Amino acid sequence: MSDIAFAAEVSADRRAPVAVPRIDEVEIALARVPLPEGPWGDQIHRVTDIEVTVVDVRGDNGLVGTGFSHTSGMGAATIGALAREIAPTVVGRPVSPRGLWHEMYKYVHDVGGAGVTTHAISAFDIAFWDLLGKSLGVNVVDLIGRVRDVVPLYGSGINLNKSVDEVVEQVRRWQADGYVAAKVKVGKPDLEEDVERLAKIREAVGMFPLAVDANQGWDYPAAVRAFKRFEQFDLLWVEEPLPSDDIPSHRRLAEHVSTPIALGENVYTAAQFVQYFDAQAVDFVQADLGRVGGITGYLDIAAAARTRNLPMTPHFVMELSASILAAVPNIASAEMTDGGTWTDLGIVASAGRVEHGRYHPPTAPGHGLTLDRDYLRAHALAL
Ligand code: SMN
Ligand code: MG
Repeated sequence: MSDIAFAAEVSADRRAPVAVPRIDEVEIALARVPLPEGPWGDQIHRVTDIEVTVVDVRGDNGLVGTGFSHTSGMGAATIGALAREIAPTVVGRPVSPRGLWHEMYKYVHDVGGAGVTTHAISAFDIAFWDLLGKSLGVNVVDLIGRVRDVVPLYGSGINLNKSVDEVVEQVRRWQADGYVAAKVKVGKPDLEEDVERLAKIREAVGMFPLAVDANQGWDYPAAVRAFKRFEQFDLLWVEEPLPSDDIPSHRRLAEHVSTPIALGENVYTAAQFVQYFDAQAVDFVQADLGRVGGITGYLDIAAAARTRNLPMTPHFVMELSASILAAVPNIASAEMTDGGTWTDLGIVASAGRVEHGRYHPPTAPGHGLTLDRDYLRAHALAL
């Protein structure tokens, strides 16, 4: 045996075996959390509460990983019921997020390839990565492979119900605070009112990068018309111009307009995203970690987007989404939902920090977020 081979054998022998725990127990809890600044308004929703499905996974090493999914105002009871069916299939298994992801996906697929099923998988998957990271003493970003330490944020307002003066003030504040871009809602019954609002914002903040969000509210002719009228504002993107299931109409729209299209908060699987990529119908990829099957699902979508040179611009849950972007090469920025970060909502008790429009992810083992259990218990929903 050569000296090198001998040395390798000795050091391998001395290394403590890496302890990947087995899953001993799963706990599921639901909460319905009110929006602290009152209802949110966009073109198709009036949201008063965020519902959260929390999954805690206890390993046989005594450590606990926590994951979650979320919906706007309804659906947690359904997601929680499915989570209850998934739980016994993972108990006793080693915590290997990728392997378990595919098993869970196969297990639930008969009741839906996407939607409620991927929401439920998200809560487990995020918990598995958290438990694995805690067990190895490594932050999830380093476990996946760190690309950067700090992540740019854009300011986002769910503000169609706000006055134009309030919206102008909000965008000014984000610009002053160092955010890299702003997003506001559009979709007033009279398109010219949207045009007036955007003109006032442009007047106030100059060429600060500005995106708009239509929340699937237009039909095809209305979308074409809006894109044409908005061309003068040189927008960063127009988000969800059409219902998210209609890929052919997004393709047709993309062929006729010049402003980039963003979408993904209502698209749930890598397969669906790839259909959008193949149709050349999306420019900014807004997958949501709490809806696409957690960190594993998100990384698959990010890898597919990278092959098309498309940037990831995640939806909502800034505290986790912006962290995970630290492990994704192809990014634009993460969303800071003004008044609606999970810290603002009272769901998250500790996370990374926002400084000058940048997110500094937490460095603790696991994903590094802790939830405010007392607050969630005070707003518990029955399962
Ligand atoms: C949005 C929708 C639902 C929950 C949070 C935020 C919104 C966005 O469409 O893009 O921020
Ligand atoms: Mg949106």
